Amino acid sequence: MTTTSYAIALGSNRPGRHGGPRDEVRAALAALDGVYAVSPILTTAPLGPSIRAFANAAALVRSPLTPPEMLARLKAIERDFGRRRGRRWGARVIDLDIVLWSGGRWRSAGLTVPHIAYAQRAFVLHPLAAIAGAWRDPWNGRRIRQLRHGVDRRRPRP
Ligand code: PH2
Ligand code: MG
Ligand code: MG
Repeated sequence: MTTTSYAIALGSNRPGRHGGPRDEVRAALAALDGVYAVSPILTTAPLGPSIRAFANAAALVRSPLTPPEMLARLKAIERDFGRRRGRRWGARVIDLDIVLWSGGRWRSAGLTVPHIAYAQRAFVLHPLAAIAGAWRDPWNGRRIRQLRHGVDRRRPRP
């Protein structure tokens, strides 16, 4: 059994049964198996149509799951937290995205790793840089901390 690592991005901008968005992110961190690093939880301005601020964080997890198995596990947690599929980028109780995988690139129906847009998103790169600044993007070889400098004009508040 090979154990690999994943970088997971967490986001919430709607209250749920655990409390407000920060509580939902905290509860989701506790629901993940194999967590070995957790970023601070940041408050970030919404990108897209939603008007409520987000709580965002990142975690590193060790797991024997393949990327599709990990995605299924994340979706199960989202469902358990009461996430409903609705408007794209609508307010959500919890969003769990696979950003990076130590196995490198993955592509299958409904799943692309690295996440296709993470390198443009401050709300992903800021928390991720706190725990995985030296991790390299397998497409361009750039480190997370370098990618973060590229989006630094819109810096989220702690
Ligand atoms: N997630 C989105 C869309 N917009 N904005 C912020 N600040 N944080 C997010 O996690 C986020 C977003 C879609 O997943
Ligand atoms: Mg997302
Ligand atoms: Mg998602």
